[in-house]
Amino acid sequence: MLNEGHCGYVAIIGRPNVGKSTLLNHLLGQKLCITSRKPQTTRHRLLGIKTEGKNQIVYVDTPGIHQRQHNAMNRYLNRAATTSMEGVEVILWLVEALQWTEEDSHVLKAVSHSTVPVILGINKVDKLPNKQVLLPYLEDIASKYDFVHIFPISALNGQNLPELETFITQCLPINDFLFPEEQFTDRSERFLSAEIIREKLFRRLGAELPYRITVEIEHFSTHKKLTHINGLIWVERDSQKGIVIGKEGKMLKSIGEEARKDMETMLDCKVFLELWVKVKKGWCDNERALQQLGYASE
Ligand SMILES: Nc1nc2c(ncn2[C@@H]2O[C@H](COP(=O)(O)OP(=O)(O)OP(=O)(O)O)[C@@H](O)[C@H]2O)c(=O)[nH]1
Ligand SMILES: [Mg+2]
Repeated sequence: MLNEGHCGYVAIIGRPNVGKSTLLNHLLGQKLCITSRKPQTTRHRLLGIKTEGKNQIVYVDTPGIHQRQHNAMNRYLNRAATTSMEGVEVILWLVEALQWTEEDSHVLKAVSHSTVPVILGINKVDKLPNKQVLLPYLEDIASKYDFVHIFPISALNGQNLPELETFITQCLPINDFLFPEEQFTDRSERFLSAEIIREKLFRRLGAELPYRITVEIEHFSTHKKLTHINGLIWVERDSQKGIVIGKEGKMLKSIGEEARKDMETMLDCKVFLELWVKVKKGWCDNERALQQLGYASE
């Protein structure tokens, strides 16, 4: 029987740190994407699939589009973000209320190449003292592009998200489901486990170090309701290894504990997690090392 619901892809794009991943988690009603206060937290294109009744929205979370091009990782991130706009039915572009940066202008350029409808989400409105302060900003930003709609939203407290989602649904074509009803992402539990470890590293470690780190899952197996996970944390230099491990191993231990708890929630079973820190010199600026570590062009 033909499905008469709306189905399709929606790319969530924007500069780093505007709240793309937080928004996707809120829309899905569960934590799929990792988030942090630091820009460039998301490194991979990732699908979050929401099926409700006859409708299926396939959201695409993307790395923030930015201007730093100085190493292979930065170039990979921009490539992953901009190619995510291809083949989607709608683009949801996020900016932060009252903010307009050079990177937002850079996103505007990337969006201008697209032919699909663009919805603008003005995020973090919960930080505003009142709605009036947004009016001149709204007027200015509306003149920058022919948006199909503009929604002031809060990815954090959910303000205006039902209205946004209803509008997105109506923008999608009538189509059969693209994914099985019960599927909610295209990524494996193994991949998501590596992301959870990376999130804890991003949240716990200072300034630049998280950008020099990547995580690889060396072993992942489940036996009698217990999942064994071995994670490798790759850093660029020996001195960084010491910081990740911390005094008497305390930093690594607490990162492991936090990650394990999230993994147990995600997998709904007990997890035995072991973490090792290893050095791979200059991996961030080495195309081959990046590919080996899972940063392959999709
Ligand atoms: N006050 C407020 N903070 C928010 C909102 N949405 C996201 N944030 C915060 O903004 C920071 C960045 O959020 P992310 O979801 O990681 O941003 P992102 O756009 O995915 O960032 P990248 O993955 O680095 O491109 C986090 O500290 C979030 O808690 C919001 O609506 N209100
Ligand atoms: Mg993100």
